[in-house]
Amino acid sequence: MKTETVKTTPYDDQKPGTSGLRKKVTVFQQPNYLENFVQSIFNSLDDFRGQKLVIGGDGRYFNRQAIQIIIKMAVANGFGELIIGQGGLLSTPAASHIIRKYQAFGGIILSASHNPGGPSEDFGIKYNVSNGGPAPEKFTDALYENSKTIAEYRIARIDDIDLDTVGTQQIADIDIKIIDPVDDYAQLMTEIFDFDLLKTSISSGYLSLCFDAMHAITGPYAKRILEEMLGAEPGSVINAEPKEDFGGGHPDPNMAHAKELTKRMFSENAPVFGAASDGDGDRNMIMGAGFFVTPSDSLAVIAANANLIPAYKKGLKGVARSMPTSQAVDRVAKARNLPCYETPTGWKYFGNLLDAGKITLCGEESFGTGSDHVREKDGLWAVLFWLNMIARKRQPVADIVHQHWQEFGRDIYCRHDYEAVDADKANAIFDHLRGLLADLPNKTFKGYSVAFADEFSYTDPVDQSVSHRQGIRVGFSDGSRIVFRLSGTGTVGATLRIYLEKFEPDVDKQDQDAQQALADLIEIAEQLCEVKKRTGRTSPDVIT
Ligand code: VG1
Ligand code: CO
Repeated sequence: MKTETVKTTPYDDQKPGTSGLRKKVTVFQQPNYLENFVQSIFNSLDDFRGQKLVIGGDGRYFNRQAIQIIIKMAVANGFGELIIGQGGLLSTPAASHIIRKYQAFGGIILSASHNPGGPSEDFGIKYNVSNGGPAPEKFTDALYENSKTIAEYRIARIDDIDLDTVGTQQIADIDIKIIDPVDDYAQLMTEIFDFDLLKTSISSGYLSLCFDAMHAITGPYAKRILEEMLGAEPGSVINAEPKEDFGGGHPDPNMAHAKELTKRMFSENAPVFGAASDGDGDRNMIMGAGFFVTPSDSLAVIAANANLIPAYKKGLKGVARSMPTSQAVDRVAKARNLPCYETPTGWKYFGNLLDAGKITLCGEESFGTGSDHVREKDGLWAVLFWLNMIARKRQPVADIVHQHWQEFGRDIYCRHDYEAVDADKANAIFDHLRGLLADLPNKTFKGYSVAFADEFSYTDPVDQSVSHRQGIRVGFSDGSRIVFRLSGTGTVGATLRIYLEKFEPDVDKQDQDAQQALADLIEIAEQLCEVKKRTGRTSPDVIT
């Protein structure tokens, strides 16, 4: 085998964001762009000679080409074994599981998650460490530093690998294993949930369902698990065939983008349960007949009912949520006497808490929920959790959530996104907000009195590492909150996210429309950040 050291020059824009490096495909197609980033990953790792590396992606445009390059570079850099999903496919949670199960040194996951795919759309790459989770900030910082000075990369001059045949190929003394992408993950799910109960609930006709794979990675996973293993009617999984451009849509599981599912769930013949996942299979949207469950509520309901699921019936160690996620899960934690942590946005911040056994469940408002079974959020896991819960409770989704609100109160919640905002204007908005913070406490807006206002910093309770500038929070004396953050996954300009929440303990007032209930807070948010005034926008691009 011939390996070559190729001279290169650095790019200055390879700083990973909330979840790896995400750019337009055309950016990744620049000469040596991908190679530089991959070599920077390898240069930032401690000795991995002879170790295993997992490789897989969500199947979007450029996935196959990128994997061939990564294989050749991993071989030249000295890995001992490569484990690759057939067809170059692995969902993010499956990749996390495979890293853990086969004790790999780490994994490279190719995905831009919920961002659209195709020749003029987005691509992404991230590195996960040996616990199966996204690399921590200190690693991505080192990687970025490396990418700014990189002068050469190593690559093997070998033929392309056959990615489509399951089995082991050998290059020199390196094993290249092509594995079925679904097998290990499906097996793990059987160890967590009550598959027998699910099968009877489905075959008896009680549990009807519709799962929208949005032409993304979860198609094959959902077909196998929901239809083949659990016996859901053929066709229960819609848009099941993964496509390089996700059929032209945004593979983002919310009511704005999962239109077909949403229509079905609000139709007369709606099934009992509906769900969707995203491009790489780590997000989930949960619906019932005529009902949408906010991700923040889903996390709280899951935490409150974990005892119904075989893997969690012994109890939870604790729970965690990202800072902008509503405080619904905090109420469950308080009532059940569980530790509850508030982390910055992004799954990497849950890793230490999970590894240290401080938490069992965690989640984010952005349709992400997960547990200590892997170190990524996990879309199908959340779907199975809800199905198992419904099968045990024998109640419609809407009733389960209403009952939860009766017991704990409702945290009325929504998020407004302003996309592709001019970056300078977005930064000016944050400078302006920072300037307001000191004077906000005790001021009153529309009857809401500010209790605190700050820029969120997080100190990891396990390794004491500190992450600054993780979003601006304005908290009011009645527990309501407004949070402002800039997205770290967008690829065009800046995306401003405004998160709004209000607590409603009164059962008679809980069934309100979120936009109406939050109308005053929405106005206060504009008064504070002036996004409409400064950009001329009249409304958010996406409301979730
Ligand atoms: C978004 C979400 C965040 C999530 C991240 C990765 O990040 O808000 O909660 O962890 O995407 O999810 P940002 O920085 O754009 O707000 V995924 O499914 O895109 O890997
Ligand atoms: Co995702």
